[in-house]
Amino acid sequence: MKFIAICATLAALSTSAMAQGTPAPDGANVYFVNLEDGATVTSPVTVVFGLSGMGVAPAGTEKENTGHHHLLINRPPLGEGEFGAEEFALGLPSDDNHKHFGGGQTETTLDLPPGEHTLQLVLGDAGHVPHATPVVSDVITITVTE
Ligand SMILES: [Cu+2]
Repeated sequence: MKFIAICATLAALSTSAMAQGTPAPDGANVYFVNLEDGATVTSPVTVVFGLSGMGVAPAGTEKENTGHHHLLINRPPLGEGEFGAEEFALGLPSDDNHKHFGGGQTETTLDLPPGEHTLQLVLGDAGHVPHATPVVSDVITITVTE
C-alpha cells in the first residue's frame, strides 16, 4: 500500500513539474530599455527589450536559460484576464495583443493610435510558454500623442 502511495505521489509531482514549464535562473529580469511607466511618446513607438541573467534564442530553440521576447499590448497582466491560467500551460496566443519575437529580436516599432496603452514584456520558452518562474516586466502605461 505504501509503495502505491509513493508512486501516485511521484506521478502527481512529475505532472505538475511539466505543467510548470521551463526553469528560469534566479534573478532573471526582463525590462523596457527606453520607456518608463507614464511616458508620453509619439507613434510610431520604438520599444527596446532588455534582458539580464538569461539569453535570447529564437523560438523552437531548446537551450537552457534562454527564451524569446513577447510584448503584451493593452491586456491584463500575464496570468490575469479570461485566459490567464491557460497561458502558463499552453503558451501565449499570437494576435494584436500578443506579439512574438520568435526570431530573437530585441526591439520593435509599434504603430499605436493616440491615447493610453499598456505594455508588458514576457519571456517565453521554445514553445512560447512563460518560464516556471515567469520572467516578466512591470506593466507600463504610455500615452501616445498625435
Ligand atoms: Cu513566442
